[in-house]
Amino acid sequence: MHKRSFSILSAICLALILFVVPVSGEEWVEVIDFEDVELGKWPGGFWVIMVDSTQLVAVAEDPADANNKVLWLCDDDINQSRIQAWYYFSQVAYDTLSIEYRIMFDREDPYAWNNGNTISYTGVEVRGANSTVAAVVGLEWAEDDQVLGYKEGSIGRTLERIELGQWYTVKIVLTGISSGNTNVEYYIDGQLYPEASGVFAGKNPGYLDNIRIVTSLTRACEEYFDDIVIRGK
Ligand SMILES: [Ca+2]
Ligand SMILES: [Ca+2]
Repeated sequence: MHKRSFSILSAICLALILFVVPVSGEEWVEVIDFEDVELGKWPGGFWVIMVDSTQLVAVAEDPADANNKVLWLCDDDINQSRIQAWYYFSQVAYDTLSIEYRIMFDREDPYAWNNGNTISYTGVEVRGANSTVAAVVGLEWAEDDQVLGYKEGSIGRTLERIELGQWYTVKIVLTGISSGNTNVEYYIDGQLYPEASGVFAGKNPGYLDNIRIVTSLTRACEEYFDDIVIRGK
């Protein structure tokens, strides 16, 4: 398996290179389905991927469909190391942003010592200016079950109990990004979770320009991603 390692510094350099002054404009759409990537390789374009020797990222066969390619993340480290796969949009989202993706968790080890710590989740962060975190959806919020949750301030809260080995479609919708009054909505398989609506994970970002697929620092896990659809304006 082909592996490469990026330093945090190189990631920061890319972020600086990609920095643009946000301007409100027409809606744009990006679809990432990994079908044009060779099996065993990393996706190209605006991806920055960071792994260590205990972790692996590659485009792989969908365990549920041999004719479909997906992004596979496998993290065997339970001692403060996580996979980070950052994707930078071709444009920034200045007013509205919708991030939709399919995700399947294949393995998640028992809780580590810092269960409840906000950096222990496996999932997706939406980020913007100065790396401000605008929304987080991840696994590992529950007492004793597999649960998809969202982040409210520094606390993880439950959206839905899920099964390992099953695909779920997650959608995160942010509106009013530039207004200083950003609203967030979370959907799983098309269902809106009203109790989570409006909850904003961080400070107001001003604009949003990347998503970060991450694994837990303190747990081993495996997850698959596909059909990432980004709509911004
Ligand atoms: Ca695919
Ligand atoms: Ca880990």
